Amino acid sequence: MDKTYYRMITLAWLSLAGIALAVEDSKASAVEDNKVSASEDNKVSAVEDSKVSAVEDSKVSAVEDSKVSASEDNKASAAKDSKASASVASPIQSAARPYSLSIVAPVQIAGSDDAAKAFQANVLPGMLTAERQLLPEYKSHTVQNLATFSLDPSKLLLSADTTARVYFLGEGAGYQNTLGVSTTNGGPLSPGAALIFPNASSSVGFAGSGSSVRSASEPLQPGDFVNLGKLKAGTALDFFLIAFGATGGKDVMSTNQSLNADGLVHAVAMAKAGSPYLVLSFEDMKGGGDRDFNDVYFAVDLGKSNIAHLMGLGAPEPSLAFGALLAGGALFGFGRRRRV
Ligand SMILES: [Ca+2]
Repeated sequence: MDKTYYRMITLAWLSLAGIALAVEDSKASAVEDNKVSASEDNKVSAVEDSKVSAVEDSKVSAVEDSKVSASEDNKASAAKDSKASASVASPIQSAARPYSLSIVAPVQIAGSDDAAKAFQANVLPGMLTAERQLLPEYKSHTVQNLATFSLDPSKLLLSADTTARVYFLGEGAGYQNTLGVSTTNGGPLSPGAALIFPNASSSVGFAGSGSSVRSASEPLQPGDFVNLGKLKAGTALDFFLIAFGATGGKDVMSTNQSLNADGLVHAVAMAKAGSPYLVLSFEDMKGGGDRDFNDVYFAVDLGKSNIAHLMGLGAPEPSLAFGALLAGGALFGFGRRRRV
């Protein structure tokens, strides 16, 4: 997608979002008006019934209605404004807790706050297209091949404080896998380990077909998200997949290759210049499986500064230890960097 197209999409989305908010406001007011009118009507009627006629009733109701509507409108708007960015938890939360790990936070519904709406409209479609092009079903990748379009997933070191969020993008797995994160680059048994998606399964398939229904065995839809909260500069992230984790499995595949029992790479890390997102895509079979690396894929909002640093763009000269991360650092096919 070129920049002009991206801007057009953004502008179109902003217009649509404006209309959607206006519609929401008027809906909320209408609902409030009806509720208040009904309850005030009852109270006023009860008091007035014994002493005034039906004609008087309707006059009183009319006066009460207009007073109450005005003040309720203001209150409703104020509440709307303060809650403008509150997200909505999914009604379907997996209870799976492999390794007895806690969840970081409940799964929130796709598009249910301002950031998620923008992600859903402006970012998700391009990411899904890139994922399908770069990591198509049943196309086996070698490590050398992956290095031509991805970053080293073993060294996800944050260079700046951030408030992170993980968006589920999709899955191409037969298993009900679990996704988790460690903030000490150490897998599920390390300090700071917790679950992100206890069951990273969706009824939407790799090609985008399927239903939009969430169920216990397929609880996620593309764009559903979990807030990781605040992370400090210097945090070393490790994302891990537990194969069959939602149904009793224990095999762990980490972004940190050195933690993997089979010693193999199990994750692909991709980013794009100027974007705040890191996309990670997992291969879920111990021993390497079909190596198409699309069994679970998700985007982590780490902020533009961290992504630029991970890509070696517009950042101070990286340390030697960090240099490996830059190898082949291209982003969704854009801005490929020379290997170092
Ligand atoms: Ca696979």
